[in-house]
Amino acid sequence: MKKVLFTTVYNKPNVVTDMVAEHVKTFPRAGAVVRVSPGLRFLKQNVPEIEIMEYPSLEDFKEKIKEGWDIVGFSVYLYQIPEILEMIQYAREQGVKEIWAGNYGAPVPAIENAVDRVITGSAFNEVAEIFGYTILPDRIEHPVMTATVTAIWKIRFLSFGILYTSFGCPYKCNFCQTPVFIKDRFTVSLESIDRVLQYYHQKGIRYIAIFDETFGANAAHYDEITKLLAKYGMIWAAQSRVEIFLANLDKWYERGMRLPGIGVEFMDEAVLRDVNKKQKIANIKKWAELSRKPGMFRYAFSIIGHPNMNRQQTIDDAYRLKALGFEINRASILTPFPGTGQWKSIEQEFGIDEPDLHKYDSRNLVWKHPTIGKEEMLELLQTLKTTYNSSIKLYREGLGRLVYDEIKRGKWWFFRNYILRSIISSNFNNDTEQVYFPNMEGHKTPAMTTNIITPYNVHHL
Ligand code: B12
Ligand code: SF4
Repeated sequence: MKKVLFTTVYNKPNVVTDMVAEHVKTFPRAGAVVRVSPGLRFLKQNVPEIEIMEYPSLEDFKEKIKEGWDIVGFSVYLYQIPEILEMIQYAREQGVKEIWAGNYGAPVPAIENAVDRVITGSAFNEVAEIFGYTILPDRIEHPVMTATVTAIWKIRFLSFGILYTSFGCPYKCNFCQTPVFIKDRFTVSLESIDRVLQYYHQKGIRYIAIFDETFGANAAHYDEITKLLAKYGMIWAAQSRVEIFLANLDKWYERGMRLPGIGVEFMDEAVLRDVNKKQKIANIKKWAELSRKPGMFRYAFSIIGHPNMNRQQTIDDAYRLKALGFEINRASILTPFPGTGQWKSIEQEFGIDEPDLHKYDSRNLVWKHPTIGKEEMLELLQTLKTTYNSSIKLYREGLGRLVYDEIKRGKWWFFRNYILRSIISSNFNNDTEQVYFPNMEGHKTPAMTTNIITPYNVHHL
């Protein structure tokens, strides 16, 4: 059997992001670092023959390579490419015969020229075929993935389970890589989602962060998932489009949704039309009003730096969003990503001029904005982050909404089940430990006997 190792980039400051501290720049800071690689955990759960490393130290990676591998694969994001190239060079020097690259940062010339094979999309079957089988399209299994929120002095506060239930998105916003990269949309097996939720529940986990890009895009699938979340008494976070949230607000609230996030992007309809985000400002306002319910901690994502907006228009836009009163706002700088419509139009009209790939992380201006300079944009982002959010507000609103509101409603058991239990169990939870389930029956089929499963034709959204 072939020896296959897949890895993320090696770990160094700023490689793994703190989901909470990223947006709050003042003291005292809370944090939630995601140390798992959802992509590699999914591949390993479904193709157990491979070995994976998640954000290893450079030394550990080098030691591992020396064990001798037939194929070494890298999970690449754009802003990690310089480090990935360093790792590829080392693997070549150690005589690795075949090098692969996958994930959103892989299909670019810098990587294509350095490796033997670039895989786009979900990659399950390309990887399974190494071992002579394919995975049945409706049998993609969910792995275990957790992360932990720490509060002041890094005290462990709660661990949450990560859930990712459907690949791809039916919309086509022109700045977004998702519809370009994942062409074949499909859902994760419900049975395996039930299994992982049961596992989280047994571990004392009562909070779930759903990483789906557009939660609820397939009504039937999501109805089942929200029922499962309610069955295990989970409090959950999900991000979606405003009209999907509006259509499901009451039902999902009853089923435990407490941290909904929407991509507002811009508070200007002309700009929204320009980026093909078909969304009405009136709906965002309606959502801001209707979703203000006990226990709800809502977040909104926005983008600064659209070419049609100058400094003052950007600030005005930010204040229009702030006025809606979401509990946390997250702003990023408009960054063209390869393969998207926006990449082409910005390259042609203005020029993408940043040679340092580390900066393609939505925190830097990598192209020539017509009226705002690179330094000025950075300063604007920092100012807006502190305008939007403060640690005190985060603690006050976070604890107030998630804890006090429930206790006020007479749910004293909430304190026992969702606070005490969470603090205790998070201190026994190791996010970096890899846990996998045995594959379910009917999970795979020999490669020769089926059609290769692209495009997925079962569970098509
Ligand atoms: C959840 C998420 C996060 C989470 C968790 C990230 C993490 N550490 O895992 C949080 C909120 C922390 C986050 C933060 C950021 N994110 Co983010 N995030 C996502 C999101 C929405 C889903 C990723 C995910 O979990 N997918 C589920 C897994 C199962 O799928 P997958 O990762 O694609 O892996 C599959 C395939 O790609 C493939 N594959 C993966 N690796 C490999 C390797 C090999 C060898 C092979 C063959 C195949 C393969 O197989 C996997 C199974 O099918 C994506 C958008 C998207 N559509 O993917 C953006 C995305 C990954 N994020 C992005 C960015 C820019 C960021 C930030 C820099 C933004 C910021 N300014 O804060 C930070 C930094 C991230 C970091 N350093 O950790 C970009 C990356 C762009 C790029 N081209 O590199 C994306 C693609 C969104 C976008 N286009 O803007 N993010
Ligand atoms: S921004 Fe959201 S809704 Fe638009 S294409 Fe991307 S994932 Fe889909």
